[in-house]
Amino acid sequence: MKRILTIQDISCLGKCSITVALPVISAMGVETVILPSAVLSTHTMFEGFTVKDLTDEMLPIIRHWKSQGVTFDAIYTGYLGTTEQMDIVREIFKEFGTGDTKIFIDPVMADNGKLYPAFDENYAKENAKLCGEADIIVPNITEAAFMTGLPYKEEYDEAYVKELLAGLAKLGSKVVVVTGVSLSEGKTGVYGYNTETGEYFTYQNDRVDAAYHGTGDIFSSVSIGALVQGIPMQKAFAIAADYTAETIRATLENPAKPWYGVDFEATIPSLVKKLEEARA
Ligand code: PXL
Repeated sequence: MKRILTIQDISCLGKCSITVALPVISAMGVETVILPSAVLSTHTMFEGFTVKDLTDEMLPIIRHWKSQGVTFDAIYTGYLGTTEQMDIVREIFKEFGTGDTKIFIDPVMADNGKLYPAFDENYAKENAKLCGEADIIVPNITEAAFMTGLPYKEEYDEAYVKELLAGLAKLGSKVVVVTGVSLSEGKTGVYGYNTETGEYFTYQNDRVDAAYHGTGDIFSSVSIGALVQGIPMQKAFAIAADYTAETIRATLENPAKPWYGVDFEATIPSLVKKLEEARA
């Protein structure tokens, strides 16, 4: 069985970061080891959330694992709290990132043209540096704009997306993928560039007109969960995009109208089926 280490916060209530990555990657048949960077009562879109920073615990935890001879097939980082944690993550890449370990970074920090409440421009700069250590990075358009210094645009064309990809490629990651890219009315998806082969790839599906928290974490969890099992890159991202869209659709049909996260639990059987088909 493949084994992924994921490093991000635990938002106890909120269906994002580790409370998404752990169930989703596990359901994909991959062992999921967690390194929590902080414990929050909820994600940061709730008012009055509490935070307990776990920076001091991170190195002792990984040193213990090292002493036990653990290895990882992939390391996936999401929301981190501070630039100090990025230094620790770099150390973890050094300790556990053997040649075969895929390093997958989702530089979670911004959306819709704005940084999340906890972050500033310096955080974005440091995130860009960290992304240079990855095999694969998956920023959304806002994060890509912050990390490349290019302007954020709500309305754009393919040339703009390629400019973002060129800027991201300069950071140093082997594969760069921008998420939430809409190239025609009613569609949305991903646009990627493989710096080693010089190839672009894109996948678009029907846009669901709703924005929910944690959907980026679902997309990333499924992408790395599929990639680590040897599913080819384009297929892995297509499964992740389809599952995310399907999950948003299912959430919109829920009469309880959940606002803080999507009903990914309801669509896990469909994810498992997609994987079985991809493996066949
Ligand atoms: O889904 C990304 C995310 C993860 N963790 C925390 C967040 C967010 C987005 O706002 O607040 C704590």
